[in-house]
Amino acid sequence: MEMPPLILVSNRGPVGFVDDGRGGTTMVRSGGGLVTALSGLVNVAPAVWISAAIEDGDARVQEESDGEYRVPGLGVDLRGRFVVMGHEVYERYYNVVANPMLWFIQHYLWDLSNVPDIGEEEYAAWDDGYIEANRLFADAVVGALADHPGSVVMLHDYHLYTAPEIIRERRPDAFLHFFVHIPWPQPDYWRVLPPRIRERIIEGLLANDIVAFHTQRYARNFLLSCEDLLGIEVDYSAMCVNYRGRRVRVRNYPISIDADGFTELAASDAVAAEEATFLRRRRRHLVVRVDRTDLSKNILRGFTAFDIFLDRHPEFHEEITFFAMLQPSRQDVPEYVEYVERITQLVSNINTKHGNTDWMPIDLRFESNLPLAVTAYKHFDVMLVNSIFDGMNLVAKEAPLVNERDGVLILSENVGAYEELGAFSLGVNPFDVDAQADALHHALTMPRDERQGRATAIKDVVMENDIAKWLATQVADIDQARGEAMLPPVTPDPD
Ligand code: GDG
Repeated sequence: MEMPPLILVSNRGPVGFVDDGRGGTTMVRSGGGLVTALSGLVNVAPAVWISAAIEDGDARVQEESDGEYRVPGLGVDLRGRFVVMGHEVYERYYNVVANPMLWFIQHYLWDLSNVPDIGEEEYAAWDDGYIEANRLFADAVVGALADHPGSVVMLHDYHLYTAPEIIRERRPDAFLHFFVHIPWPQPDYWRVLPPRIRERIIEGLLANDIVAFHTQRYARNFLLSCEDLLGIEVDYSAMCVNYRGRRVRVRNYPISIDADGFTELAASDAVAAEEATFLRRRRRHLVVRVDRTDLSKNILRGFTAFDIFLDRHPEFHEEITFFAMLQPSRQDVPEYVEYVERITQLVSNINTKHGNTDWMPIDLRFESNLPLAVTAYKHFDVMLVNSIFDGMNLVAKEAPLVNERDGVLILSENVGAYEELGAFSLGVNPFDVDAQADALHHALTMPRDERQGRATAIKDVVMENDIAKWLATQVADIDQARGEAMLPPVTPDPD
């Protein structure tokens, strides 16, 4: 199958440009899973990647380009377009609506008796921030479609829900594919938002040809939301909605990792450089977690469970370390700053309560260091992934893939990865700290052959359902849907 040219759209693009202090700019590659995940596509098809101007040199690069800048060293023929918006628009779109409002709703994070208040400021952030930013993204897509006819548009994530509707109005013929990387909650939780906002979000998504999620559960929740919140008929067996004369397919494609690439990373010099020190400090048992300091990751309850485990099992004292590597995230949002403080305080209390001058039960690191994270993936006995809700959680796939000790995965039933890996992990309810404490003990005392069986099964699933499959199934579905769209409408049989 020949790949059509692509127009990729996401808030953060593959590269940014920072002022070099000498009147020029330096290109920096963006970190993050999205770029890695989509690199498989840009390596086989020409693509234009539309993203917001975020770094201080981005707007200038856009201004000085002929509409698109080249991205050397990435993809077969990758170009970029920055969407330039005023500071106030970006603030409202990104820091008021997308994060936290939509992120909190989609991870069920609001403490609803207290927050949020939807008032003048939030309406302004919606109308003059989110909608405006999405209009600017839509303009850029329409411009790119004019320059690259026949392209397939692939939009990513909760920053861009309303753009497809604007694109559709101006280009009814466009093929629009939208991937939501985070959970889609049940319809009632969307009622936190007033009707005109939540309806616009769902209508925006229904302007696509394919709306894609990680799991069946999110796809089903989306159909339920269409039914409950917009009152439109949906087809659960075909997983589609007929909306305004078009067929909208609702699909699930579990995102994954580049299994071979990640295995190579685990064997790299950069990882080996971390490994020697890491292994020297190792006690007999090692529990690991690696997360952004996001409220959805449930970091506090993980430590509380470890505290309970240490209370119940003094035989593990001095024999075990909980290595927690947390990457500071969104430290411009007050709730996230407070979260880091609460984590630090809780860890200090637990270390004081159980530890001694020779043994610190929890080794807490606030740092971003992928080689060190991968080192921990290789050597854990127990990997704790206990998110409150999590779209997929790639750590749950990466860590078992490269683990060398037949370590056990403890996995929250509310992460996307649970649909694929739940059967081979120890499933936990993320709020049940008691069960998490028991799961730690169960994992640490599991017979070797059982651990081996589970670990091998997880590796097999991750290798089978890797990122290439994630991309290939979407491309095949796009191909099929485009083919169907080109067929003449079926005329009813006169009999
Ligand atoms: C969102 C959704 C969904 C770890 N330490 C470092 C580092 N990592 C890597 C991990 C992993 C990635 O960061 C984190 O990915 P997750 O999927 O676990 O979580 P989110 O960041 O919340 O991602 C999530 C994902 O999007 C994809 O759709 O799975 O549910 O929330 O690959 O190994 N990376 C760097 N330094 C580190 O120290 N650079």
